[in-house]
Amino acid sequence: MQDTIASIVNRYDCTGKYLDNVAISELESYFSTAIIRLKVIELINQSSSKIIQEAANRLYTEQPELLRPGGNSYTTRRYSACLRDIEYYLRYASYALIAGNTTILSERVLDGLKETYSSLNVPIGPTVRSIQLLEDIICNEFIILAQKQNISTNITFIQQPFNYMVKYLSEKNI
Ligand SMILES: CCC1=C(C)/C(=C/C2=NC(=C\c3[nH]c(/C=C4\NC(=O)[C@H](C)[C@H]4CC)c(C)c3CCC(=O)O)/C(CCC(=O)O)=C2C)NC1=O
Repeated sequence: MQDTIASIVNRYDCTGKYLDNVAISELESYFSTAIIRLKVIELINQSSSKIIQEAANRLYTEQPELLRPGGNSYTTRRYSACLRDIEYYLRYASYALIAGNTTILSERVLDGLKETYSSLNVPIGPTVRSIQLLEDIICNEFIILAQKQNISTNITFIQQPFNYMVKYLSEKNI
């Protein structure tokens, strides 16, 4: 996996250059969000099961046919597999969040996933929706926390790993 620092250093090492103003401003922007990143992963760690259950509840409220005979979450085994997948998305998103880099998502979550899903008839649309719901729930919880603590409510960096997974899974060509 990569993180913000490693990816910048690798880029400069390739051309044998010292870290210049461009690198410094990229590093500054990473460090300036470091404490907030920690707060988000703390929030995720404290309420992970609640967040996952909430995302699943909202998904099944929006798309109840998933739970009916013929639906991909029908039977306890498939329902549990779906919740476990949502847990994977949340956990890996939290790793990418602290790293400030999305390579871990390609390497450990997304590569080959569409092929697996299509061979098992797991629908991509509702999967994408579950990732967006995770994102909404976490962003809302974070904004509440940030307002209480009087810190910045800028959520762009929280959205990044979720948007990355959504974009990857939404692309048409496998
Ligand atoms: C860490 C990276 C990683 C990921 C992402 C992963 C996903 C993953 N999800 C799977 C299955 C599955 N995934 C789902 C998921 C869903 N069904 C729905 O209706 C919803 C739309 C959705 C939940 C949001 C289901 C139901 C299965 C079981 C399908 C089956 O066996 O029929 C499988 C097939 C093997 C298994 O059942 O364990 C894999 C590999 N495995 C990994 O190691």
